Amino acid sequence: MFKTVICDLLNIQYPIIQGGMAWVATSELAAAVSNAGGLGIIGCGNAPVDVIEKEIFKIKKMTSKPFGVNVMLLSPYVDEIMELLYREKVPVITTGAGNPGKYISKFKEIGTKVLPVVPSVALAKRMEKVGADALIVEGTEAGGHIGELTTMALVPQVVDSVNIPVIAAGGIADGRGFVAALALGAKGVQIGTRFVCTKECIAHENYKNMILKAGDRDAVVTGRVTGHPVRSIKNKLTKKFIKLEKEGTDKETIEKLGIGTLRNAVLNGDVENGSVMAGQISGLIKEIKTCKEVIEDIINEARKVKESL
Ligand code: TUI
Repeated sequence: MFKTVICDLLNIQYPIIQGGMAWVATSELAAAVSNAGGLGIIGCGNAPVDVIEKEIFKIKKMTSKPFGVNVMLLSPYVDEIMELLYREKVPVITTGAGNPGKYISKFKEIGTKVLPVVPSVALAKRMEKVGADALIVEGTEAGGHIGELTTMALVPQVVDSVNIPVIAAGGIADGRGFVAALALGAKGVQIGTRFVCTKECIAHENYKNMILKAGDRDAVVTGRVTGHPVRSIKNKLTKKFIKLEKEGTDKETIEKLGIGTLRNAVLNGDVENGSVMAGQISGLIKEIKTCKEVIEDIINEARKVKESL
């Protein structure tokens, strides 16, 4: 049950992909997700190529299952990272925060599957045209850098506009969300925030606790003026951002204020001055589990939900 074209495309047991969260999605998390039957993803964020090379080396020792790497297209190291992924014949690439069109044809030569994250129908159609293997359609409920449309509205519109498989992302953390995504026409899900609150995730315990404590309205958006809006848990930093934005502070000053803040929260546990990126579904997450438990719980709940409909 729940075997879809995504399982065949990516050679995985369950159509569940882990979000490629910068600093959070290390080889440890990705290997645990892949070993549990999903697709684990190493997140590059703004990390230089030698850091990612080490992570790929490590994951190859920790799992024999397929894995992926998420390339954040605003990174200054994008070209070098793409070269590394080509050399290492990484099985799957997901991309975020931009258009990966110019890289796709080269990866086709070596069978690497490329799955761009898209926030709109227009970009979805463009990505299909340039050869994307599937699309990750991410609603504004997601954590980190986000688009405008909700998962509920965006996923079926993209499903009706393209002929490649769609993976739904944003606001999904349990079996109900998984079944809902399939009902919208998606063939799989990408899950980020739920995997932060796992034993294998290396994020600081303060970061995980911030998500466990969060309520339904605590994941707020800042940085709209910069053109790169970000969703993170309300804290001293988000309040500072919101105040400066209200005062009409310029884009450059606001952008500068964000540099290094995600790393500070994830690694140092400074969850007041750091950026605790997480999605709207944070309020649903109440305990730390293993990645295997997270995936098994989703599938078991999804079975029950499907039967009850
Ligand atoms: O990429 C993400 N989430 C991220 S990236 C990130 S690191 C970062 N930090 C601060 C500022 C910016 C990035 C933290 N979280 N999700 C996937 C995603 N991609 N969401 C939205 C998009 C997107 C937006 C515009 C994808 C393509 C796009 O296209 C623009 C174009 O070129 O047409």
